[in-house]
Amino acid sequence: EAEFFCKYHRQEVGDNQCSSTLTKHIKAPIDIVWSLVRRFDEPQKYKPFISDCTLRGDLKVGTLREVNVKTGLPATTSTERLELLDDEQRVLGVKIVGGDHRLRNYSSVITVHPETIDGRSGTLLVETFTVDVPEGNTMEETCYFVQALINCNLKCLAEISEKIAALNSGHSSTA
Ligand code: A8S
Repeated sequence: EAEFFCKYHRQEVGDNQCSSTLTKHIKAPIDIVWSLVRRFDEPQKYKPFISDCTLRGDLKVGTLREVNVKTGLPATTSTERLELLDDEQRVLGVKIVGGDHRLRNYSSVITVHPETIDGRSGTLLVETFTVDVPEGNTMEETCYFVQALINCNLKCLAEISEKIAALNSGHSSTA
C-alpha cells in the first residue's frame, strides 16, 4: 500500500510549483466512486464548476478533452489530457495542457481505495496535484485556490456517490 502510494502520489515539484495531497472518505462502495471518477469524458457529472466537456477521441491515454467552466471563475476553458487510466489499480491521471485560465502545468492523480466506514463498504479517495505558481501570486494563494476547487469537487463526488449507494441498497433490501 505504501509502495502504491509512492508510485502514484509522489510528484516531482519544481522551484516555482506547489503540490499537495487531499483525501476524502466516501460512504459508498468503491465501484460506485470509481465509475464516476474514471469518466474522463464526463467531469461535469461531479465537478460543480464544469458546465460541459467534449472528448477529442476515445477514452484512452493521450486523448484530450475540452472543458467549459461555469461563469464566476477566473477561467472559461481548459484543455486536458488523459495521462493514466487503470481500471485494475483504479488510478486516473490528468494533465492540463492549455485553456483560458491561470493554472499552468497542472497535473493530478486520483486513486481510490476500499475501506470500511461504520461497518459498511466505503471508499478512501486520494488526490495529489502539482501546478506552477502564477506570476503575481504566492505559493500559499495558489495552493489554497486549487485545494478549494478540489474540495468542492470531492464534496460533490461524495454526495452523488452516497446518493447512488443509498438507492442501490434500497433496491436490494426490498428484493
Ligand atoms: C479539476 C481541478 C481543478 C480545475 C480547475 C483545479 C478549473 O477547471 C477551474 C478553475 C480554474 O481557474 C482553472 O480536477 C480550471 O478539475 C474550475 C479551468 C483548470
